[in-house]
Amino acid sequence: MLKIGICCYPSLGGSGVVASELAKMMAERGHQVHMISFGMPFRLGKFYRNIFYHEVEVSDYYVFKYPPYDISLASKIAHVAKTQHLDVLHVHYAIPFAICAWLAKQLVGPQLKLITTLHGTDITVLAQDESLRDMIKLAINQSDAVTAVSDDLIRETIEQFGTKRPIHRVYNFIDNRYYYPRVNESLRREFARNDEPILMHVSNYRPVKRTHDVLEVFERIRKERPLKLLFVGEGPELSKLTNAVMERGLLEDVIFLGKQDDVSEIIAMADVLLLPSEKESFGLVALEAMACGVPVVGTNVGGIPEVVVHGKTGFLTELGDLDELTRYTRELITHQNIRQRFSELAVERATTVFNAHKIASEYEQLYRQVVQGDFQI
Ligand code: GMT
Repeated sequence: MLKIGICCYPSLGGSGVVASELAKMMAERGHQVHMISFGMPFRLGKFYRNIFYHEVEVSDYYVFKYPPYDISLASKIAHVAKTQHLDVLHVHYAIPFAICAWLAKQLVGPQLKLITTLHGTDITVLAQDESLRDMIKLAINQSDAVTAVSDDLIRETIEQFGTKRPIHRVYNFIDNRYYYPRVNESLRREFARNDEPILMHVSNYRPVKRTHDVLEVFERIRKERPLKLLFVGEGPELSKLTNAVMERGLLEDVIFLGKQDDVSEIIAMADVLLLPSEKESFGLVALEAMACGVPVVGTNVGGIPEVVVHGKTGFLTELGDLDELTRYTRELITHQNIRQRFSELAVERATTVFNAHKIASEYEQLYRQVVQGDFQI
């Protein structure tokens, strides 16, 4: 049995989801998992045996213009590591977790092993920032092991930092006990008639998601046939998007569901999931859709082509090619036989290549190698 510390953002996107689902998988295997965060990760909102939660509290002493969150986090990690005798600390996202974990390790000692998982924008966006770049490099070099969620992210990391240290690709995973094909007919009827296919987009509505492309594709096809579009999630671009929907007179057919804790049943209602991102190191939502039997139409960028196989589990286009995005989406909602074939292949790929048990075993093996010291840095 291992004692594993996990640090992640509690509410932000896929890295927190992956970290929380991994915590559950490890706890089910009998390991003791200690989550260290400033809030309860949203996928861990109830009691799970073998999972413990340690909240980071930040001092608000009056001299601070900016409360020193990173110092408090490092100090909490060190405290949990010492009192719980952690074997390994697994941090998700380089900033600030890997740096704070390294700082904590200075207090605890070298017996605390540190694994950093790079998720995407910690490299593709934050490493462009001169004030963070060297810190990210330090975090990568000082970790006992580094993993990244796609081959493309490994390539980007090497390109950015010229690092020679091995970075291991461990794909994100999906638990098919929760994500599987099913349509709740009465739920579906609340959003669409039988003759109306449902297009869906789920994201954190950052500019990189290009949510206006989703709307454009929808509007083009909506001119030809009845259709519904469901937007799930929330984020900074959402109000602009809502205004655009209103201005174009599409409010009747575009539904905003907002932030949802459990998207498995919602995604399963969709006929096509749209992911026209500009950057995407993996695209966890594409995997969630595939596991539910929903083909994905997206862009051929970053790690998306490692998840979605063009012409088999979805279609991929060049960034911003709205004609192709529309054509492929139309094809999937028009030809039921093609959609059905894609749906079956999507489920098969999700449940084999990205199988939760398989990927959890990869992490478990890495933890043991790092703890036993037989891991090549
Ligand atoms: O910065 C973000 O977009 C959020 C970030 C996260 O923390 O979830 O997303 C990244 O990590 C996910 C989980 O590994 C990946 O599925 C997303 O593709 C990745 N986002 C980007 O690369 C834009």
